[in-house]
Amino acid sequence: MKNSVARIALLFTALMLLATACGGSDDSGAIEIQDARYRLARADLGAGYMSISNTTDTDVTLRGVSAEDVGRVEMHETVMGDDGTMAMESRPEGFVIASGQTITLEPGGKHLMIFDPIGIEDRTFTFDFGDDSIDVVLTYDAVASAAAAASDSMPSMDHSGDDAMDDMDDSDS
Ligand SMILES: [Cu+2]
Repeated sequence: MKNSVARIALLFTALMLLATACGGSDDSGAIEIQDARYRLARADLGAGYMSISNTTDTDVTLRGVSAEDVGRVEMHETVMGDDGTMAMESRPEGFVIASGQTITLEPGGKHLMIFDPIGIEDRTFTFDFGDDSIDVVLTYDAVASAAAAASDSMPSMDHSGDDAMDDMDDSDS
């Protein structure tokens, strides 16, 4: 009993340290990523969703995301085109999260495009915010994956833009 209490205390200390580390150069606040999950529409293509909160007193930019056993990750946003169809656009400049703001990556909006993942397990992605780098586990969403596979396209991939499509299939560049 004593042992487990000590262990919990240790864990708590570790969490506090971690939270402090995530705060970066700011004395208070942090970048927090929640509800992180990903789905695969095909074995070699998926999308990652989550919310990212910035409680630091400076704006931050998500500059890039990477993971082991993943070919590459791009930042995309699904937008309504002039003709009313949904098109997916690449956001190589990244996603800005202003101080005090939360952005949500979700189907039909901003998302991470995951190219050539190996396997379907929960996996750790590294989020690069410039000064800060945060590791986050994205849970594999089996239900959403099955639905996406069955409908033959994820909502976020209902783009008519041929450029985006070419881009997506160009997985070895
Ligand atoms: Cu995309």
